[in-house]
Parts: sequence; structure tokens; C-alpha cells
Amino acid sequence: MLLTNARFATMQSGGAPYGALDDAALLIEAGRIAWLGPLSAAPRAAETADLGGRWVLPGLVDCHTHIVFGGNRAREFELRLEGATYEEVARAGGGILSTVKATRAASVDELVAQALPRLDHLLAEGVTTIEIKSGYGLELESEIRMLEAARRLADERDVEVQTSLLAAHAVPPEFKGRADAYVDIVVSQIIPAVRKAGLADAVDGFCEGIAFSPAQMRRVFEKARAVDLPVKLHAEQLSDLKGAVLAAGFGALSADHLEYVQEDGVRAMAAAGTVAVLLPGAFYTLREKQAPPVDLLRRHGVPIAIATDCNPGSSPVTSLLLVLNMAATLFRLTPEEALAGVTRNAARALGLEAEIGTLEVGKRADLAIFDIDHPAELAYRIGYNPLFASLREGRWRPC
Ligand code: DI6
Ligand code: FE
Repeated sequence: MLLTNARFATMQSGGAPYGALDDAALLIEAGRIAWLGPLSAAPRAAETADLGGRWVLPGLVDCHTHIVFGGNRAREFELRLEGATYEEVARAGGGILSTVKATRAASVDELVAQALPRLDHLLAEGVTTIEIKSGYGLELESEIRMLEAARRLADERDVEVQTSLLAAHAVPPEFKGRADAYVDIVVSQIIPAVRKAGLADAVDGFCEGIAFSPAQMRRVFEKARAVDLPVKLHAEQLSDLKGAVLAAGFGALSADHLEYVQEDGVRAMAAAGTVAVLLPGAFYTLREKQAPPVDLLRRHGVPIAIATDCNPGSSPVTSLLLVLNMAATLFRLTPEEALAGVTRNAARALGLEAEIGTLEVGKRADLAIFDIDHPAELAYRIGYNPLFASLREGRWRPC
């Protein structure tokens, strides 16, 4: 199939803004981009689709979500509006642990059913790949059920799902005050079992005062390395514990949040090729004051991705387009940087840069087609969805 009468934001770096190509055509063969170039030189194809001058982008990638969970935290939202902080709620047994309770009580079917409407919102905006974390089970069986639910979502909808084992998300209630003993379980039982079941594509953790120390995360990462799983880390969200330095030392795919990261962390990430995943939805929801050091990341050439962090507590967000706007308005990313953050750099944060994230010959034909006059509109507008259509591996997806 040949896509014609379109403009292409290839999102390749180094050339025109947005890697834009005007008056071009794109040929899809066997689910991949087989040719991309000037319309006048386009090869013949069995089928042609005239896109009416619309913009074609790589399918969007939401590279950090906790979209599988039980229940919701609207009551906590009310408490925080009455003055409680996120950390106070967490220490009082609410927060993540209230979601753990609801998630442990849910079957795989129930987790899938609850996640689907959230996923559908993302897909309706042109998301073709999503990362999904566990981390609300905090015991082997429940972590496995979350990951099974995440994998099932890829059967229920036409979307690529990458999973991350986030057993080191919080200390489970039955291990209160005994975080090291829980880390023992994560390392000796949960990681090996999940690895054996093939349910995780990466291992993640939450390195923070209310979660796990760098020493504890190091043990988790050493085990991940031993079983040959890549790592990523929630680092420097609320304080600077040097999580980014630790993650980079393990060649992490990404370090995420990073509001409090300092130059040592940024330098280590640059050297390791670790992507900075910024999460404006959590920054907004928690009314954080300190934005991540975007200038420092730019100066050191650290690739920046952005994501919804869709979760019931700190980022109940199911719009990646809204996150583009937040990244620009709250973090001062340019619309082009924000878009690279949900395409090229998000793919890299998942280790999928050879397959998706830009429009390039050989990559998968995962495409999002928008009814816009300029790509900057995607970050500029608030609460508006201009998606015209999307394709996964060259097939039109239902809108
Ligand atoms: N940081 C976050 O923003 C989410 N997890 C994490 O480690 C929040 C998860 C939650 O509040 O349920
Ligand atoms: Fe998160």
C-alpha cells in the first residue's frame, strides 16, 4: 500500500524540523516501511491511500505507564486537596498500598476489564506501543497476575505491549519496617519466577525515601543483570538519592521522573546512553515545584522521552497528547522535543529504536495520521484529539 498526498514527520533527528518531508509518499510492504521519498519518484503499488494532505507520524509510544491496577484513588485526591501530601498519605497506609489491596483482590479478567477503557483512550490518540509496569501486587502471584493482564491487553487490542516488573515499587504491608527482607524475596523468588514465565521485558524500581534505597535497588539490578533483563528506574522524583547514577551504572534503558537529578546523574546517564523519561502528569498532579533540569539534559545530550505515567495516584492521565502540552508548558520542552519524546526517544527508552519511533525504511509501519496543519499543534492544543487514523504493522486500526 502506498500512502500519498500526505506530509510526513519522520521524527529523524539532524535534518529538517520534525524530520518533515513534504510532497512525499510512503510504501508499506509486509507490515514494514518499504520506501519513503518524493511523490514524483514513488514506486507503483497494488493499493493507494490518498491522505488529503494530512500529517503522518510514527505511531505514538507511551513508554511509562502503570495502567493495570485495581480500584481508584479519588478519595485520596480529596484528602490531598484538604492538605495532606502524597508522602503523608503513603506513610499512613494509603497511596500505593491502597491500590495494592484492590489489585490483589482482582482477577486477571477484572484487571484487564478495568485497564481496557484507559488503554482505549490512549489508542484513540494514535498510541501504537505502550509500556506497562506491575508493582501493585508486591507478592509473586499478584505481580504475575498484573503482568498476565498486561500481556492480555495486547490480545484484546491492536497494540504492542512491553512489560516491566516493578516488584520493588513499595514495601508491602506484611513487610512493614523490613524492606530488606522483602528485597530478599524480590531477588530470590519474584525476579527468577517472572523471568522463567517470560512475563517481563525489563525490571524497574522506585528509589525513594518512601520506597527503596540505592543499596536495595542495587541488589535488584544485580539480579536483573544475572537473568539478562534490562533495567530502568523511578529516580529522583521527590529527592536526590543518586538513583540516576545507580541506574546508569547498570546501563539502564531509562531513568524516569528526575525532578531532583543533579549534574552527576545527568553526566552518568549521558555516558551510559540512558534515556531521561519525564512525567509531567505526576509533576502536575502532585503540584511539584521543582521541574526536571531540562537544560542540563540538553547540554549533556541525554535523550528526553515523555510519558503519561498513567497510575491511580500521582498521574491519573490517559492522554499522551495532553502530556505533550504539559511537557511544553510546565517543562519548557519545544513541541518538537515533546514529539520526539513520544516517538524516537520513547522507543529508545524501551530498547525498540531499531523497530519503531521514526519513519524509516525497514521499521515497522506503525503510523499515526493527524488532521493538522503543523506538528506543533499536537502539543499546542489542550483537550483536543485530531487523530484521523492509525496503522499497526501496516493494517488500519479501528478508530
Ligand atoms: N512514582 C509514581 O509517580 C508512581 N509510582 C512511582 O513510583 C505512583 C504510583 C501510585 O501513587 O500509585
Ligand atoms: Fe511511574
